[in-house]
Amino acid sequence: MDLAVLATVARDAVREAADYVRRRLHEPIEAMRKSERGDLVTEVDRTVERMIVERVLRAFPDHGILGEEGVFTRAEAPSPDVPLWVIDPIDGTTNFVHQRINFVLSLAVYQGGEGLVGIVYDPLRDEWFEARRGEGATLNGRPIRVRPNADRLEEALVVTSLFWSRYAERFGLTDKIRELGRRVRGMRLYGAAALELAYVACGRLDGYFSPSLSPWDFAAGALLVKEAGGMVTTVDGKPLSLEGRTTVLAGAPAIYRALRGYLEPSLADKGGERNARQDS
Ligand code: 2AM
Ligand code: CA
Ligand code: CA
Ligand code: CA
Repeated sequence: MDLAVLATVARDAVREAADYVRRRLHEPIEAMRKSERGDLVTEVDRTVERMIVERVLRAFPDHGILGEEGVFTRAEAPSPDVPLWVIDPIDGTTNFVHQRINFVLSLAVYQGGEGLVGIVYDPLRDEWFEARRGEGATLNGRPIRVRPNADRLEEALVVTSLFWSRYAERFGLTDKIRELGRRVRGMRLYGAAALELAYVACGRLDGYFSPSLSPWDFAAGALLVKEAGGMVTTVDGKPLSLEGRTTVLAGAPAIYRALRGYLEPSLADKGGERNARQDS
């Protein structure tokens, strides 16, 4: 499948959905709880996903769809040889509801477990991050790279999610993470994984780690990081898989390695990755 053709459909789908989001920002938005307190969904999330799915299926009726809100599922699993469209209609829904900023639309196309196209779009800042396999990553059309000279943790800005607090306890990582917090230049937490990975890709942040992300949270962002010259795997160094929840570690190469050195030994002691999957 021609990457340019996939990218054109992906772009049109995200652009159209983002226009809708911007229109809805001026109206009241009702948020509903999915599971816990921090797990919200709005009518906008569902509509955006539906708009993207409709566009994709109009162009490619037999392609696979994996969307967070599950607005479309097939009776039978699509063949693994056809492209899979991975959709996070709004990443950072809690920010969307409370702040009306710091959220993005995320769309990726994968085939055989490999990312082909990834788009992360921030409609309020009008920042369009895009990557294609083997062709690099761009922000609003200009090439981006992970931060050059991001060599030392002491000078690194590292971003994480809060999910690690529970996870860290389970794997005895709490002290490590506290120590890491003291060692790095700063820690950030934006509450939107796709946005955070895009920021690693363009050098605004140097490293990212989180337990328990779903495929739609990282699909586009991971490709951005890779194509921008960064590294991205599970916390214990395995390739990311779109099947189920996983830990994610990403960064400029030296920072990625330093973070892994911090986090991995404790996980390896405890068979962490496998247990984490079962528990989430
Ligand atoms: P979401 O906004 O699309 O749900 C911080 O909350 C980040 O983790 C966001 O990218 C959020 O994606 C994601 N996330 C994954 N699982 C979550 C959960 N159970 N509750 C809240 N956010 C979750
Ligand atoms: Ca969600
Ligand atoms: Ca998400
Ligand atoms: Ca979402």
